[in-house]
Amino acid sequence: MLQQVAYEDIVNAVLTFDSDRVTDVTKKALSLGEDPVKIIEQGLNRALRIVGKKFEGGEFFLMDLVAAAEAVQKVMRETLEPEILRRKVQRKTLGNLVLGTVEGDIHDIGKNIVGAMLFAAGFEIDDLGKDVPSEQFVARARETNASIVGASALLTTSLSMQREIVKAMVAGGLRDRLRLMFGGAPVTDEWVKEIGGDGYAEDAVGAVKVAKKLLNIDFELQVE
Ligand code: B1M
Repeated sequence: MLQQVAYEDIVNAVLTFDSDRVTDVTKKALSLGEDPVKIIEQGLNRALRIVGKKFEGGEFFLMDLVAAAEAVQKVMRETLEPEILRRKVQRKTLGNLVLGTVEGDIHDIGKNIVGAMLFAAGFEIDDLGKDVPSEQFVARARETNASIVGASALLTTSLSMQREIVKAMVAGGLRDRLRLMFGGAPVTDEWVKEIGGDGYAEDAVGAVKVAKKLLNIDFELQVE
């Protein structure tokens, strides 16, 4: 019961763009023993989905999207990401992962959550940020000898840039040396298969599972 109240409080605080309250109720939920990942998924993400629907329906405007995003980013950066990393008991490096949001797209809240979760799980994350050209993914993957390249896309208009990343990896001669993982609200498993990617994850918890699975496949191939 307490947990439900906390989630509703977080959702309401985001929907009223009250950044201080978002932080206060998030801290309260943490002090009650809530899992930071659950707070993200059931509080913050849920709120942003509602914000998106209200924006689509004309009830919210762009400045509302911005205000909600800023409140969520602040509590992520200052409260939840440090807590996720603090809870990680032991550091073991599973592999280098280059991460970014595709060119033409500045949505990075989900990508940042995915990066924090992957880091906490043991991956070294090289976060290229947002609006990242395909060639930059290739160049950094080459420099860091990345095992996985992950790209996020939130717009139907930027989705095709994930295909461009696959093409750029092929053109750069890296396609067979690494795994390509894609995600973001409009992304589906079918889409990732169609463009020739290796893995799709619906959320940050799924991204950790998929990344680990992709590297196990690598490992098995090497020992064969
Ligand atoms: Co924008 N926006 N936005 N926006 N925005 C959406 C995406 C939209 C669906 C809203 C709507 O109309 N309902 C819509 C896209 C419509 C479409 O293309 N079909 C939209 C639009 C239209 C726009 C603009 C064009 C608006 C305008 O200017 N008129 C503009 C585009 C700018 C651009 O990119 N060039 C724009 C701008 C913005 C803000 C800057 C105001 C802000 C982003 C701030 C920021 O990210 N720093 C913003 C926001 C906040 C949203 C919504 C409301 C929320 C997005 C979000 O952060 N969700 C969004 C509505 C929605 O998504 N329902 C919307 C929470 C986040 C945790 O989820 O990113 O899905 P998500 O990440 C998840 C999973 O997808 C997955 O795990 C994450 C954690 O669970 N995942 C991965 C993500 N990446 C992954 C990578 C992986 C694996 C899993 O492997 C590598």
